[in-house]
Amino acid sequence: MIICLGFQLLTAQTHIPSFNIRESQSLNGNWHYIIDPYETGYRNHRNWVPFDEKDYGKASAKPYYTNKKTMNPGDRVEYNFDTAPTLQVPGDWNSQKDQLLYYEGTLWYKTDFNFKKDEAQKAFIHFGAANYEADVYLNGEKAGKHRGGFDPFSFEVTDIIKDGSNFLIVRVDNSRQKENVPNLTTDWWNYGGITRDVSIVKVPQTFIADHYLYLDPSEPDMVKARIKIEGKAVPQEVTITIEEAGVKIKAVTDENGVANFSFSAKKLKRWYPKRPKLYEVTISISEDQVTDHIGFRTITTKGTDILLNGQSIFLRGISLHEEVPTRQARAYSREDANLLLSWAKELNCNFVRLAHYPHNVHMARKADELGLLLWEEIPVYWGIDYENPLAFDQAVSQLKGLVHRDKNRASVIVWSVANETPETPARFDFLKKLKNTIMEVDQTRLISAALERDESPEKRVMTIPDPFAAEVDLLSCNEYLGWYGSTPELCSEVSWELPRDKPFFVSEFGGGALYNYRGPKEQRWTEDYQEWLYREQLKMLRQIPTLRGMTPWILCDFRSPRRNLPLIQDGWNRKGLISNSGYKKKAFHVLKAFYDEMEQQYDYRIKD
Ligand code: GCB
Repeated sequence: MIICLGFQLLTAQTHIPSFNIRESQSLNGNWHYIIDPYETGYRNHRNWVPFDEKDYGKASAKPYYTNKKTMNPGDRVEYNFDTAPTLQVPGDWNSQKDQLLYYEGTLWYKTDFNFKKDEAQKAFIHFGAANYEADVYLNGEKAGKHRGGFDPFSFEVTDIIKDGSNFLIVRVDNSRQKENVPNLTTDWWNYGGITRDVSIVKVPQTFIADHYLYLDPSEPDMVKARIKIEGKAVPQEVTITIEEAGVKIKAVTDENGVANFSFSAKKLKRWYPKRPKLYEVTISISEDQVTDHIGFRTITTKGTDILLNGQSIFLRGISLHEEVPTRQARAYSREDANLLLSWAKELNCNFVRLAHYPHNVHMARKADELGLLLWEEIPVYWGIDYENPLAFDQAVSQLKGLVHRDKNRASVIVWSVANETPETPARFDFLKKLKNTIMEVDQTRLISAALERDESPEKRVMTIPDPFAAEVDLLSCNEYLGWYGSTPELCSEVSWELPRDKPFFVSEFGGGALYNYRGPKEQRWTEDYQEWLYREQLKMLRQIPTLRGMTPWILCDFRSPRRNLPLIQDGWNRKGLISNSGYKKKAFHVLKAFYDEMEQQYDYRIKD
């Protein structure tokens, strides 16, 4: 079992990727809630006692808010979950109730459910994510605590779950903290709540806890696989079956429950964006079986080229937030993933940057099916407290959660460890350790970080002087020429000096426009200005010989409390190519035309 001993995680927490593909009992629905800005639910003290972190997360720390009912008319109980209003889970709380739009703090949730207990099985409670800190109590007992707003977590509840009726109480706190990742400032909405699916998963006493199948880039004709089983019955035999390709192969685990496989990939068709072939892969042991749908491809770099299955590609990308503009809410469902990724397809993208944190599990699965390549990242964003080990623990825990969850997705080709992080020695060490964490689990993808560019004002030469540039496979930077500190003419006056041994990638550029606001191109916030900016940017970028892709900022307008210009922004970052009502702006078509051209220029052959 991979036990994450992250920041003050006093209860064992597991990353079990197969929880997303197992049959499970969904706990989604309408849950009662109590808003609790003063933390009354934790400590019903008159004298506020600041949280003592030592017992705060302990299994023994019992909340005041539990499931108390008023039994007699004379009883005094000053809360009642059962008569409290409800919120939809999954879902952020901000978009569901007007009074919660800007709320940052603690909120308690409660739901009741029935469960059929099977003594021969273990039970886990699984959360797709909750932002940011979650304390989970099942039937009044602490199941566990998790910090991190976008990564999955699970707790074993075999001993506390009951046959028949159960009640589940979850405290969620989305207040921003200096040591958190991200910390105090972000350019996105701090949506709070249980934002992703919640379920109970039953597994046999000995079960398949992890599986990882991939093509080894140094031996691309071989599939490598690593399967991990948990429980007492180890060592034991594990079978991998890919019926469609006539693969049935067995191996025995070591005493830690790990089985390694290596078999020929000759009979497997490769996964390409143009032909996103997925195979049904079944893994079985005597008591357990899981089935996943997996694509096989390699991604490497050679000099300035990015090679997909050995052929050079150009990443025709777009950045996106996990937000459905039309619902003005966090995205969480398969339908939401389909909507966002279909817009990217309309733009003729083959690549999407899932900014700035791990998105929900449906995104990578849908991208696997649609043939979109992905950049995934963690919220090491702007001013993280790099010298604080607690911040590092939280970053690493989120990174592991993401990599464990999505390592079987063919669509994911880039892991990014940071976005626009000002350079210091402490930050370099922090990022380097994150890179090493990935390498321990996965050495088959490109590592990157959205770095910052620098400019020599006299010569107008753009460079990326960041020492972390030497550590990445894909040299990426955000640049806002034409928007921050300049107007778009500048693009034709600058040149770029870049290393000649790495593919160069522009992870952000863009400018704001209010949909349907028209005027002369020099007028800020008009669609005409944004269109002009895109034309000038593309003219500049196409001159850079090492450029192998881009993800302009951003597919859709998104909510941000930093963006307060009345009548234009009104709480929205307007850099979207699609408005918050789902309408395409003029620049959308400029980018699409460029991508149509790039598609021709970097066409590849499907070689099975
Ligand atoms: C950036 C950030 C992104 C912001 C964007 C902007 O560099 O990475 O999160 O939203 O700029 O709009 O300024």
